[in-house]
Amino acid sequence: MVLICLLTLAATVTSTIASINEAEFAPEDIITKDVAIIGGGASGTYAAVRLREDLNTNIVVIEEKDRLGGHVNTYVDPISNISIDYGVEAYLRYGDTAAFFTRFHVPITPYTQSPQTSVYVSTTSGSNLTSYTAPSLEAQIGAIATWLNLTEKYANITLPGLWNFPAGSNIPSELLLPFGEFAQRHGIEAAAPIFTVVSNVGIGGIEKVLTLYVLFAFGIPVTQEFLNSSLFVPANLSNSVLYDRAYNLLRDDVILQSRVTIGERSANGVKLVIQSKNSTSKKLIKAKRMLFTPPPSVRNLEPFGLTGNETAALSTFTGTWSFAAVARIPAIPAGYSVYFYAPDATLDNYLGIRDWPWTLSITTAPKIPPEEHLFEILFAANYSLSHADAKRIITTAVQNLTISGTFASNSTNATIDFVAFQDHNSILWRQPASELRAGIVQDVYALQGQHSTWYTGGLWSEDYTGNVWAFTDSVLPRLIASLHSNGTR
Ligand SMILES: Cc1cc2nc3c(=O)[nH]c(=O)nc-3n(C[C@H](O)[C@H](O)[C@H](O)COP(=O)(O)OP(=O)(O)OC[C@H]3O[C@@H](n4cnc5c(N)ncnc54)[C@H](O)[C@@H]3O)c2cc1C
Ligand SMILES: *[C@@H]1O[C@H](CO)[C@@H](O)[C@H](O)[C@H]1NC(C)=O
Ligand SMILES: *[C@@H]1O[C@H](CO)[C@@H](O)[C@H](O)[C@H]1NC(C)=O
Ligand SMILES: *[C@@H]1O[C@H](CO)[C@@H](O)[C@H](O)[C@H]1NC(C)=O
Ligand SMILES: *[C@@H]1O[C@H](CO)[C@@H](O)[C@H](O)[C@H]1NC(C)=O
Ligand SMILES: *[C@@H]1O[C@H](CO)[C@@H](O)[C@H](O)[C@H]1NC(C)=O
Ligand SMILES: *[C@@H]1O[C@H](CO)[C@@H](O)[C@H](O)[C@H]1NC(C)=O
Ligand SMILES: *[C@@H]1O[C@H](CO)[C@@H](O)[C@H](O)[C@H]1NC(C)=O
Ligand SMILES: *[C@@H]1O[C@H](CO)[C@@H](O)[C@H](O)[C@H]1NC(C)=O
Ligand SMILES: *[C@@H]1O[C@H](CO)[C@@H](O)[C@H](O)[C@H]1NC(C)=O
Ligand SMILES: *[C@@H]1O[C@H](CO)[C@@H](O)[C@H](O)[C@H]1NC(C)=O
Ligand SMILES: *[C@@H]1O[C@H](CO)[C@@H](O)[C@H](O)[C@H]1NC(C)=O
Ligand SMILES: CC(=O)N[C@H]1CO[C@H](CO)[C@@H](O)[C@@H]1O
Repeated sequence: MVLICLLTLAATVTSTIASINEAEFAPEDIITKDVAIIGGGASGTYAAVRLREDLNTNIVVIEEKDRLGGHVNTYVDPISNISIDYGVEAYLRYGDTAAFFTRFHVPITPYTQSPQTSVYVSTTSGSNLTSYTAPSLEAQIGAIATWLNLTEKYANITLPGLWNFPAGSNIPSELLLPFGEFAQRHGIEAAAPIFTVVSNVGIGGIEKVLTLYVLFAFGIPVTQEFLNSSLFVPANLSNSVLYDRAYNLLRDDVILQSRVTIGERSANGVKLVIQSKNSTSKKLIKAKRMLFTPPPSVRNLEPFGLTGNETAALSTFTGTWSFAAVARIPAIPAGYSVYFYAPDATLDNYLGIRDWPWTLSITTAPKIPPEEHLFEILFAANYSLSHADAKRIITTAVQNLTISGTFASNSTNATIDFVAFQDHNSILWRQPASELRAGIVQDVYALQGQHSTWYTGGLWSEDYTGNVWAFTDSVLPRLIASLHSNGTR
């Protein structure tokens, strides 16, 4: 595809607000591109490779961290030299996911979980939840298979995103039921534990979450691939290797450790002032289009001067606070996975496991020598909290494990030493049914392309790498068509 008409657009970029003064930038600090991609995580990296390498479009990526990869987090244990992927763990084959690994010569192999003994303890005390027994594997698989039977028919309104999602009374009414009611009606309560472990859905109580939002979290592709075991991981390599290789390819067009401080957008293009951590001088990016990939919260978009309509649509999302960490915990023997469940969780109430404002799992890091006591931690809350707050709760939870003697003979050393800690705070669709019927999905999707701004990322599709890449592939042709359409959108 050759975008000859783009050249004619370059000179016509105008700004609506006059706060960026181009004359203040040295010529070498002005970068002119077709597309400025904000964020170099799963979707931003994928979009950059596709646009530059396959779609003949020049790009620049602005990423605030010192690496590409986003939620992919790899910790290399200095003692054993073994990598622990404590963020993204495994991949769906959905769409062309596997091909993207092949493209970067990253060999893949089927994902297998390391065998661990699961222990379910109470969020209030850290002691074994004696009234809870996990559903049998058969019960879980049966429930998930039924979930697939019930939801497969919604592929055309949810995949690869919500472009065709209906409004008003055309929204299937069962999707607007609270999941607790839906699950009881169809006898699939036993799916709740696996839904929460895999997708982290339902912090504060999964029963209250609309079935539609559980489908966004545990959708058709992940359900199918879970049932037929087609998930994969890079063979003998960490998950970061893919992004390291993508960075090597893209490096001349990637600006790391940088943020947009001022963004001016019009129908004809964007101007972005970039401030880098490692430089006092600012850069100016002039691009015909912007592709915004971080969570599109009003806060994240603040530098871009949102319009009233943009603010109205984007302020309807709900925050979620989640943290992934690696820690040394002498009190827990290797080989265990510890799940902190709400006291509501009982033998006949799988749906109650998340009736608590926070959730925590501590699982043995695979392949690491057992005497190292290294664990992967996932912690999430339904309220805003800092890294220090999160660490405090996790630390108290581990102390509670030792105080209550859950692992009797190993309970003397109650310390927890965090060796890696990342937040994955984001926003979620949690708008009530009335707002869905009133057309909030359409209002949000109508923002695509406005003011030269396109969006991709976890909020726009189901939040797995494969889904996010497939959704990105549905945005890019629209973005490119808009480049040809003389900036009229
Ligand atoms: C703990 C955890 C485990 C997961 N496990 C899996 C899994 O096993 N398999 C799977 O398929 N999916 C998994 N996911 C989901 C997967 O991580 C997401 O689907 C995917 O990362 C979404 O891609 P994204 O581009 O939207 O976001 P991200 O990958 O988070 O990328 C966003 C990027 O934008 C950058 N950024 C943010 N704000 C700015 C800014 N203002 N300026 C510049 N840059 C900015 C961030 O630093 C980041 O690099 C997991 C998620 C979490 C949190
Ligand atoms: C650690 O492992 C990597 C590959 O996984 C290897 O390249 C490197 O040499 C190893 N380092 C040490 C100190 O063993
Ligand atoms: C799913 O539906 C198919 C036919 O539509 C049926 O054969 C199968 O038994 C159903 N499975 C479950 C778990 O309900
Ligand atoms: C989705 O498919 C169903 C049939 O399974 C059909 O009734 C519905 O109109 C389709 N919706 C869209 C948006 O294509
Ligand atoms: C968080 O979860 C708790 C426990 O389920 C619940 O009482 C509370 O209302 C939730 N808060 C929010 C903001 O959803
Ligand atoms: C798993 O199921 C999906 C969807 O039906 C299919 O595309 C995929 O090929 C299957 N994979 C395997 C390994 O059977
Ligand atoms: C990964 O390593 C194992 C054992 O070290 C080896 O048998 C296997 O062939 C390797 N796989 C790939 C794809 O490199
Ligand atoms: C800052 O360093 C990163 C590498 O970490 C590099 O990509 C970026 O271009 C640098 N920025 C400036 C302004 O030098
Ligand atoms: C803002 O939203 C209103 C109501 O949905 C709509 O009528 C109007 O055209 C929108 N304005 C812009 C600039 O998109
Ligand atoms: C630890 O136990 C105490 C006493 O039972 C309880 O009040 C507290 O909420 C628990 N905290 C955590 C984080 O588990
Ligand atoms: C708690 O449960 C685990 C796993 O079933 C078991 O090994 C441990 O002995 C139990 N602890 C107590 C104090 O009962
Ligand atoms: C407890 O374990 C930590 C390692 O996580 C170690 O540094 C510390 O010395 C231990 N304390 C005791 C009293 O054994
Ligand atoms: C109850 C239990 O798991 N005890 C373990 C304590 O730690 C030692 C050494 O790591 C193990 O051998 C025990 O099995």
